[in-house]
Amino acid sequence: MKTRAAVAFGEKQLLEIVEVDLEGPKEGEVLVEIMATGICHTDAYTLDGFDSEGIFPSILGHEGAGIVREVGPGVSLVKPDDHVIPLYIPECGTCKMCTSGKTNLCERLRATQGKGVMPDGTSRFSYKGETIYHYMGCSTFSNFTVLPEIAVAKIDPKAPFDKACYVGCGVTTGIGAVLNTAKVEKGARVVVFGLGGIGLNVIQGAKMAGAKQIVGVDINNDKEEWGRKFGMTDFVNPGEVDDVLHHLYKLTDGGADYSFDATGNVDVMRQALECCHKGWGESVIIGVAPAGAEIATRPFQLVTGRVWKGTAFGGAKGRTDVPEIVKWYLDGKIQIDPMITHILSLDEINKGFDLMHEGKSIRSVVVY
Ligand code: NAD
Ligand code: AHE
Ligand code: ZN
Repeated sequence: MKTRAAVAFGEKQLLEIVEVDLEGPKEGEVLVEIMATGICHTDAYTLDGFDSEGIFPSILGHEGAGIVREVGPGVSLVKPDDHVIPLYIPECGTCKMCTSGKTNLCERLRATQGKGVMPDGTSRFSYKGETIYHYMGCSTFSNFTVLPEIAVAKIDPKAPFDKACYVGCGVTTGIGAVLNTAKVEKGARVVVFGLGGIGLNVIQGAKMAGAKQIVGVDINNDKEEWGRKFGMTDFVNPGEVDDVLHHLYKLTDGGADYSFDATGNVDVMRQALECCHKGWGESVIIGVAPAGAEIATRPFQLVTGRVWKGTAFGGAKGRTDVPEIVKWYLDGKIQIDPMITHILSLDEINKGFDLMHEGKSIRSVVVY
């Protein structure tokens, strides 16, 4: 079949809207009509050439929601007309990782997904006879896409696509980092670096967990108002204080119980670790750093009890947890609507990247 898609033909180039060819689903795969997709900073990171796994030409996008239109042989988990969210971390339920009870990092598709192809080693997308690669197993910047059935979560059809898509990455990552990875407890002091589409969901998660203090740190003063909407109690612009660590120790009575990096900047990751309280403070890396970048700190920071960890997709198991988070939204337990600042058509998708880089959006969503 033919489908409209925004194709990344090369690093740092504008996405081009073209009609690409899409092969139908093979064994264990499903064809999904994407109804809406968010634009996450990770899409921009890959487009800008910072991703060691970035492949071109490819169809980016990993934060979508849509409808199953066709299923391949042997598919039993979903059926046509089911509403689904594509999962960049699948949940097969049977691999070593899934059965460990210790991680959400299902390994079933990881090797092929990282190479931009489906489990049989080929791509379903092409343009003028040339291969176009998949991205994070999702490629939601295409109106239709093909995914393995273990890489879709069936959701309540009452959820509007232009909000549900955000659960496919930002909402789940931010809230999950707090509830699943850090396991923030009531009364904790939390510091969040980077108040974008992910960091605001960390704030929302910290509020749900009952944190007594939630400090937001951002270089963009416009983010103060945003943070406060979701429960932030204090705001710090690191460019406006002499010594950000000293400032944070004073503000938090000796350091954070939990801190989160949602910037992807390795210097900020160090600050996030070092603003933690001696003896017990835990810092969670969410941000994705450029290929080749490394983190550093004095080992003494860890010797004296601080803990450094990271999280992918907020530690959430997609097929199990994503439908629950959509339910939280429908039940009014979490907010999504205010964070969707811009609705765009596919033709306007490049504007979504500009808005993000200019710090003017929280989430832009493309509606097909
Ligand atoms: P975003 O662009 O919406 O937000 C980033 C925020 O960080 C902005 O508000 C910006 O002003 C702020 N910032 C930038 N530099 C800063 C600095 N030096 N100090 C303080 N604040 C600073 O991006 P997003 O979509 O929220 O994504 C945030 C990060 O999380 C990205 O690195 C993205 O790739 C990553 N991410 C990781 C996962 C995961 O599973 N681990 C999932 C989604 C996104
Ligand atoms: N491909 C990069 C790393 C990119 C990365 O860390 N991706 C996160 C999701 S970001 C979503 O916005 C992730 O889940 N990673 C785990 C995984 O298995 O992909 C690189 O460094 O090669
Ligand atoms: Zn993302």
